[in-house]
Amino acid sequence: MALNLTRRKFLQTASLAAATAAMSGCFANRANASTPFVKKPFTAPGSFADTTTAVGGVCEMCFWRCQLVGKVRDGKLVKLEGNPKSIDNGVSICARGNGGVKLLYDPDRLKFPMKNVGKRGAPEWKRISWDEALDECSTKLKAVIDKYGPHGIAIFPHGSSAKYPMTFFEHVVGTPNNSEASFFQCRGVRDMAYVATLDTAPDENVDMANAKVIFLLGGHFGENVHVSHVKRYLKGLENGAKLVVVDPRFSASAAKAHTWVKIKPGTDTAFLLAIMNHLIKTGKYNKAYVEANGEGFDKFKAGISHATLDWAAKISDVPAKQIKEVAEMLAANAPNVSIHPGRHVTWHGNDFQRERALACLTGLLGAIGVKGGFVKGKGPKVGKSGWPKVNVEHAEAHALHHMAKKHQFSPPGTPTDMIRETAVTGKPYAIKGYVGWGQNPIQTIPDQPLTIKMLQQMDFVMVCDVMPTDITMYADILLPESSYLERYDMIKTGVQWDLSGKQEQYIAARMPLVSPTSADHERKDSVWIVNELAKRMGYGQHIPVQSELEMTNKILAGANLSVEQLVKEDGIHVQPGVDPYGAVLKVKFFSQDVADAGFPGVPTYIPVPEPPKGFARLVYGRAPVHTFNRSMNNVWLMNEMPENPVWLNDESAKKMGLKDGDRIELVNQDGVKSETSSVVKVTPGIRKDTVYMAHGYGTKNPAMTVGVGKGIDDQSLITKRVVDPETGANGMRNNWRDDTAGKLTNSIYGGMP
Ligand SMILES: Nc1nc2c(c(=O)[nH]1)N[C@H]1C(S)=C(S)[C@@H](COP(=O)(O)OP(=O)(O)OC[C@H]3O[C@@H](n4cnc5c(=O)[nH]c(N)nc54)[C@H](O)[C@@H]3O)O[C@H]1N2
Ligand SMILES: Nc1nc2c(c(=O)[nH]1)N[C@H]1C(S)=C(S)[C@@H](COP(=O)(O)OP(=O)(O)OC[C@H]3O[C@@H](n4cnc5c(=O)[nH]c(N)nc54)[C@H](O)[C@@H]3O)O[C@H]1N2
Ligand code: SF4
Ligand SMILES: [Mo]
Repeated sequence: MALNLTRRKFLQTASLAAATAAMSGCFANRANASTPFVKKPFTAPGSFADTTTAVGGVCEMCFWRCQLVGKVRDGKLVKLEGNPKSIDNGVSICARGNGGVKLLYDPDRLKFPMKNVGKRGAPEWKRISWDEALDECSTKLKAVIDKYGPHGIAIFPHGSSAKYPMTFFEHVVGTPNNSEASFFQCRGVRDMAYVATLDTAPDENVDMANAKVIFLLGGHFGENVHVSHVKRYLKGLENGAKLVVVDPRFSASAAKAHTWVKIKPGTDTAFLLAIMNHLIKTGKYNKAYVEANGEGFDKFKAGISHATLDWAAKISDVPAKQIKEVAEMLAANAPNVSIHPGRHVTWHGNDFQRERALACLTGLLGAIGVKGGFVKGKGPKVGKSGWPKVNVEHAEAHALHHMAKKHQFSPPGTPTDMIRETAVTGKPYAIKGYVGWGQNPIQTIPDQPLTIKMLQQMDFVMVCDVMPTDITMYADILLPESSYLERYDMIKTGVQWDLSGKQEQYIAARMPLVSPTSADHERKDSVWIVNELAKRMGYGQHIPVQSELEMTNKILAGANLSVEQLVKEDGIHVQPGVDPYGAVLKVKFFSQDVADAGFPGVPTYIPVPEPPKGFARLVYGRAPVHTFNRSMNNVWLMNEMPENPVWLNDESAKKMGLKDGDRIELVNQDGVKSETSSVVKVTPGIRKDTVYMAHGYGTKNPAMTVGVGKGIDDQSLITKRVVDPETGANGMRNNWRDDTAGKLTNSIYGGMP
């Protein structure tokens, strides 16, 4: 059956599988497990003469996990840098990586376990001891499990320290209700669509450094910053790659592009189908690759034959001539072309089909296993550690999407929307316990009122975080975690052949750069917290490791390494890699599995609703110096970009009487008004039917004293929900900014031309 087959394959291939599997067992603890490793004195001349370099840092200001060293003076971290030993990011880190120092010492950081003696959403905090906090969490969660079953719990995890609690609740407690932001609001659709087409999830594995053409659909590198990824992209450009950027906005990438395709949002699949149809009709595709490896090609060819250049031009508002030019540029340089699979891909609710189209285009050009193409390097072998699978049958039996036979291509976990709907309706079962760990669903998931309704109907809400972001306002018990600079957790492995030309693999482990203990707080790491909870809940016998250090060592042991050894190697073990080229993948141009599940088996353009007259579509993207909402209290980063300007087309602005820098508020199609304001950025670099802003701003929690009220929260305006039918993921670009609302406080709106 499509569902099981696809999900099993996904688990075999997706990077998450490696990440969750990578954790159990026992290893001798060091006397003081959290002592940072100070390797050698810092030798540069000048004011840092008394500074030492601590090795073994791995960044978590975003999820790319660049390798760091820390400059430490008198036990205090004064500066972060890329680890010179790194073959990934090297000595480079981004602004956010640098800003980690300010997260570490942020006076607003969570310090002690807290109990909410006020209301959810309007908390009053009382400091309590860890014993009290853990007793209350275990009693309340146990009560939910006893009354409603393990599936009465929902978990909302994200980030590396959330893997341990996540697998505890999934494998041991036995809940299927896991809403991972990184899947349902980020890249899950991409991974599932590629598995359905090429039998493997892509990560971002395109060989951009060696490409003749780099093709980005909605990716905006430079604003989206993942250091080694950006390096690969820039290396490709340095090497002379042509760049095609498809984006309704003149993004940082569009600014470097040879061809900027100013597409109408939501219509990308039509554009892709026309490119492929043109290549087939003119015989400019890789016939040898397709004949040898294509499946269902004739059905595909017939199924997209309607997609002429003119057809797509009308839909996507891209001139037929430009679509043809892009198609021919790709064909002329094939197979050495990087068709980038994207990363944040939950856009309009027609996303699985678009991602299938991207994978098919890759196959049609034969851009697989060759220089510049879709190339998956083979990473190093490491050990495993993790919670045993005690109650997974229960979880499987209560998986909502299985029960409803819906969203058969949903990524691991349960679609967020199904969890919320189930919680608020109680159907098919009650969900009454919420566990949040490193995710801020208030600003991550559309329809904030529904998320809040879900939280309000819970019997118990537990949140573990480092900062008082908006989700923490809804906690009954709030637990403070030590930061990524003060703890061990997980390892980071990788591979490169393209940055240095040498084929290599690496293994790095996150180690503390500074001590986690201090007189002014009682923060703990996730292994300690979850183990203490597990013991109290009666699952103590399943505990796989006693400490994060033990977990790390267990995983490293699979590579004949240890933390001690890694320290000797300056925090990163580098070993020879293998030739990444030569892989041949079958390409399901027509997918029987997708068709059997009741969805179009040939990639299909599904139109999305048009904005009502006078409205413009609201789209969003990355702030180059911020990570979502999590960095909104960081003084260095806020200083760089204190709010998120709203991009507005210059001609529209003129007609509306708005000037660059005017302060505005926004109203959406449901009459929802932004609670805060921002400035308008007047530019010809955006379509008239589109407005844009960086995501993550508009924090409401007054405990975030730096970030509160700064900029506009895009998510608060995303009230119209759209669900991608194949995967259950939320499309988030189906909302509109109202430009006919007349006069608002501090702002002037005119009719949209
Ligand atoms: N600085 C920084 N970098 C980050 C992150 C961060 O928080 N900060 N987060 C990381 C994470 S988790 C992710 S998933 C990635 C995400 O990074 P990307 O995958 O690049 O995704 P977005 O930032 O959502 O992309 C937004 C771009 O898509 C364009 N766009 C909007 N609608 C459409 C459309 O219909 N069609 C097309 N073709 N384009 C459209 C927007 O104008 C914008 O330029 O970034 C990563 N890198
Ligand atoms: N409107 C809109 N919505 C989006 C997106 C968008 O562009 N626009 N992007 C989507 C994408 S691609 C993604 S990946 C998701 C991201 O969604 P989230 O993961 O929810 O985003 P963050 O803002 O990073 O929130 C993470 C939470 O983790 C906390 N945290 C940080 N470090 C730690 C730690 O070490 N331990 C613990 N316990 N907590 C920690 C932060 O303080 C914050 O409360 O959002 C998605 N939602
Ligand atoms: S890209 Fe920047 S924030 Fe992300 S891990 Fe690397 S240095 Fe840290
Ligand atoms: Mo993401």
